[in-house]
Amino acid sequence: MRRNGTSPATMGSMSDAVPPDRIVFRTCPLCEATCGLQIEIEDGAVKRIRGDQDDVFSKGFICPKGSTLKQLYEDPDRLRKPVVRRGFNAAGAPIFDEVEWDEAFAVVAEKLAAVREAHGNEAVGVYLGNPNAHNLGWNTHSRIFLKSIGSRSMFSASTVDQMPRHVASGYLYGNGLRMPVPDMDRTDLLVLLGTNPFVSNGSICTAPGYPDRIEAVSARGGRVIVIDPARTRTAEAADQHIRIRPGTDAVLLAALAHHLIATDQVSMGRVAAFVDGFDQLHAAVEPFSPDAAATITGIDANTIRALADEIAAAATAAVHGRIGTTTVEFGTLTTWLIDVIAILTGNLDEPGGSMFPHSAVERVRPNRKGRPYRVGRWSSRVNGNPEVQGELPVGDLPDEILEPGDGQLKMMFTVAGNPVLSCPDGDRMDEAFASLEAMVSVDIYLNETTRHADVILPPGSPLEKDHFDIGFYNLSIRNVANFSPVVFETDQPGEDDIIARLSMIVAGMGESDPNVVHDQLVRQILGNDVRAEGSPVEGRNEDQLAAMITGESGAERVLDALIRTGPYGDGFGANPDGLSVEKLRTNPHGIDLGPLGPRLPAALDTEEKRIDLWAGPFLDELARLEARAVEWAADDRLRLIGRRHLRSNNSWMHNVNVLVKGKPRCTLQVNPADATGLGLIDGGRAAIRSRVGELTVDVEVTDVMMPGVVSLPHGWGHGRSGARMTVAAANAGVNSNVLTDPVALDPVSGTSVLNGIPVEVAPA
Ligand SMILES: Nc1nc2c(c(=O)[nH]1)N[C@H]1C(S)=C(S)[C@@H](COP(=O)(O)OP(=O)(O)OC[C@H]3O[C@@H](n4cnc5c(=O)[nH]c(N)nc54)[C@H](O)[C@@H]3O)O[C@H]1N2
Ligand SMILES: Nc1nc2c(c(=O)[nH]1)N[C@H]1C(S)=C(S)[C@@H](COP(=O)(O)OP(=O)(O)OC[C@H]3O[C@@H](n4cnc5c(=O)[nH]c(N)nc54)[C@H](O)[C@@H]3O)O[C@H]1N2
Ligand code: SF4
Ligand SMILES: [Mo]
Repeated sequence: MRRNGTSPATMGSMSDAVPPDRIVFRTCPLCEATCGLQIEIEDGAVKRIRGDQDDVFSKGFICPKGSTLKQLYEDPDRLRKPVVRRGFNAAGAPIFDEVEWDEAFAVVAEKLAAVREAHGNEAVGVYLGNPNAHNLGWNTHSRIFLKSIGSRSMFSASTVDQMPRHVASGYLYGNGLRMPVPDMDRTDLLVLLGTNPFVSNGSICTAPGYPDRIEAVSARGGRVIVIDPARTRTAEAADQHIRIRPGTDAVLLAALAHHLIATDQVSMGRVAAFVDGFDQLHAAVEPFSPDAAATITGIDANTIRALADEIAAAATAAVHGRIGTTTVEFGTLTTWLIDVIAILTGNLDEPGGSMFPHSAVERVRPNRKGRPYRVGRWSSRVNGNPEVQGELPVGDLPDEILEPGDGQLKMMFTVAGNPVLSCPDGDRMDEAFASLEAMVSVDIYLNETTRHADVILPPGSPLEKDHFDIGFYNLSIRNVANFSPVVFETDQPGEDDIIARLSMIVAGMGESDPNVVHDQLVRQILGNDVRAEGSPVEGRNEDQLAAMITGESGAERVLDALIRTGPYGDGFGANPDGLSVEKLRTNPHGIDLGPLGPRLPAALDTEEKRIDLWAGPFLDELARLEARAVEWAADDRLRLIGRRHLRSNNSWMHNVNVLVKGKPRCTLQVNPADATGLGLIDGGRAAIRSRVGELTVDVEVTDVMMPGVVSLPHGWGHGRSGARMTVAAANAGVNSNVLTDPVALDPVSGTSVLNGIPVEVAPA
């Protein structure tokens, strides 16, 4: 099994001869791939981390980040105790004191009370970052926290990421969390748009060893096609790479649909029985002929036709899009069109196509009518952007904090997020956080964002927390369950305890024992399930079930309740061979629950259990796209896109020396033809300017980049005063999001445009 850029820390050494004191297995929580790790412990320290060869899913695959759980655990900059800001030094940098947990929570309570008293409840907002999705305690406990805050000012990294996927799913399947994944292990044709899994290891597609799985498609006689402005590592490994102008994937996909219909290649198969709206779709894609699309996308019309023909002809085809298709102006339409192509070619909900996972924590309920999917139940105060999935666009956050008026945000909670680096208009975001009356962060570092907090509450590092990927087993190409117990004990609480205590403060409960909340959550799940028709524990005695719950942490107990009442659960004895956390503990390499199976129409939550292609804003969006495409064709400005690096993870792993050492990576990639035209040289400096910001960066001239397109990675721009990330500060880079325009968003989902930003570049 390949090691994806194996790092020195994972390679054998002479000390192999001495057996470690103990070997533990756990799932890596750093990205969506859920790789199994084998961790050797000696003298109370991590000796070595390797891929777990026996992991039922990852089978030994690991990337260089996986082994750095050791460095994260040992990082002296990682916060071990809460800190409270006491003031500022002469240079304006915040001064933090370490305090005990009770004191820290007391300061939170006091700050919250003061803000609520002066400005009311609606002055309190929340920003949730990406690592929450990977965190068991957050997943089990967030509901109670968010409910007790009761704020309409909810922001998260979703609106700089996958929100279009939720909204497209909401309209198509009646459930924003019902997302199809490419069944790549069985497909004959894998088409990837705007994703670079050789580097990211995949997204909305949990598939450890993604690179190997891609190569396996070709090896078994299938084909892989990558559509990306950049010749990425994934594009290089594919059978075909098609370059596309940033932001124009919706035009390409509409043209694919147009051609499939025009050439009578539509063959929906089983789903035809519950799909409506084909005629409306037909009319709406009529203007998008391959010839018309060629001018907009930069892709030859014959290539577009051949791509459609190939998808139609393939026995099975899986089309999948990620960041390059969601963080663009037509992100939701693009995502919707990806599923439409699957529907038109009979690949939705079929093996080898796009399928729906069935995770061990899903609720078991009888097949019933759903409810209409709704967005816009409220809007952002300043810019009037609609709520989606209970959230407002994070691009609106600076205005919501900085613009005076009724409902202005005066206090923020940030949990596992670094919006100063990861969200639009970075400098204004920074200014906004600095202006707050109060701020509380749950974070492991004092960084560019949390330096503005009054209190930082630091949970332990991944090795000090139990783990189960509640979120990602919902997005997984096989159904899998794998629980990881704590590796090292710590007196730092996990997210479950921290969120429980925060919830009690916010709810004014006058209680500080987190077990109160843990028990309440367990009781809620069991109570709902004993009362729910069709649940495996319907009609059972809640108290008896509660007494059977096991677990060393609050999160583990809640998880036990979810799993035992889930589709594979032991039903507290009803299905003795079924799953419980205890059973997962005795299977440290995980339990494989098999390949994905068809789930529709039963898993549809739409009103009539049908998929309505006319539902939602998509037909109107196609009309808007047609008009916008005319403007694009006449606009030859340079476009900025992003990129990721295998040894990086958004903004927060730059404090790990083994990952950041080597050649600086925060460079502006420019195609040689553009470099010549602009007078840029490799290794020189360039000034890059957008509507909202300007930066000076190192230039890397490379034909990896498409002409007319430049690329800069995000998550850099460290070294701000008051942050405590020594290694990151020494490898600061620049914050690409200073260039991101907060006004530019996909209006359907509120997702920021991070790719295809118009820029001007000149030698600096
Ligand atoms: N220009 C541009 N910008 C982008 C993107 C892009 O492609 N281009 N990508 C976007 C995407 S996809 C995302 S998801 C966002 C990410 O946006 P964010 O989630 O806001 O940013 P991260 O850099 O992931 O910051 C994670 C934070 O969590 C903390 N943390 C790490 N582990 C833990 C933990 O176990 N517990 C707690 N409590 N805290 C922890 C870190 O210290 C850090 O402060 O960035 C987005 N920004
Ligand atoms: N090593 C590493 N792994 C990560 C992360 C990380 O920061 N580093 N972040 C994690 C997170 S939070 C996420 S969400 C995932 C993201 O996972 P991916 O979506 O695979 O992430 P990227 O590598 O940013 O790939 C996006 C691709 O889209 C291309 N692109 C840009 N604009 C367009 C366009 O308009 N059309 C098309 N077709 N392509 C375009 C870019 O060139 C790039 O190759 O990765 C996760 N994994
Ligand atoms: S690919 Fe993702 S899950 Fe696997 S080791 Fe790397 S960071 Fe961890
Ligand atoms: Mo993300």
